[in-house]
Amino acid sequence: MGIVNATPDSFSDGAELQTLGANSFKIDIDKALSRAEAMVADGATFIDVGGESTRPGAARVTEQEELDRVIPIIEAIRLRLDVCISADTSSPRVMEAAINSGAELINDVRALLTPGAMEAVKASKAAVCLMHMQGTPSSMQENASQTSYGSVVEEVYDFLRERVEHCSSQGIERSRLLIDPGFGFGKTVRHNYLLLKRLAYFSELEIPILIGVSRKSMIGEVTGRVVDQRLAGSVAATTLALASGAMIIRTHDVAATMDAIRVNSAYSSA
Ligand code: 9MG
Repeated sequence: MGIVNATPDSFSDGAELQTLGANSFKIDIDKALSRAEAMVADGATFIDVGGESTRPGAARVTEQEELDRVIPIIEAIRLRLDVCISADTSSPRVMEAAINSGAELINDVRALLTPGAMEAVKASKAAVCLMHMQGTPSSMQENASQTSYGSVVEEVYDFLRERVEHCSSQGIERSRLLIDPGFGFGKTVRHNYLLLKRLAYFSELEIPILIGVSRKSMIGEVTGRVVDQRLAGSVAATTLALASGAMIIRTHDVAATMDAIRVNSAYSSA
């Protein structure tokens, strides 16, 4: 899953798709489309388009801003590329508009907990990724060192199991669900590595696992590398996740991630 961030402030690739607007962030649709095209050429089967930064400390944007950033990109990708489009959003209005514009997956870091989100997905045929997060993006890493979990693995697992059960009781079939432990979302580096080490445990839910470790601080903290030098560390973590059953890898670096997927496939089928 290649990432196209239509935000001025994402931690890794923010502002790269910006064009000159009068005092405000304006997205360059051609740049976004070229980015998506290159990722598909490198092997991506999903493109995740997001208009709200979820990096630690990020402020929320209005629904209208999110719509203005995301929908033109989804429409352009739908017209030009044969790829599954994922909309990275927690807003019911953006979910509906994204689905109407061709998104087949909703990637919700708030696991459909926003009022109206469950109904928006239920009324469609779209799949949804339910992610675990403790706190909110604006505050989640402020107190991460004091963030307490009895057992991070059990708590994240119980949360995801409850969300899966709730969605299926509300009429969103299990076959439409993905789960994600939410690396970096209200977790210390140690929590993240405990989750990575025990990722196979989440397979017990019998729902495909999506993960996102690309260029995150859990890679930077142990390698001492700045954001744009975290490729090798991200691929190493990806390889461990694949070996533990991860099915979809959300990444900024599709070509290198595809190599890890191919090596893991050859290893698994040897
Ligand atoms: C939007 N976003 C940022 N990081 C993410 C992650 O790890 N998983 C998912 N599903 N979405 C993410």
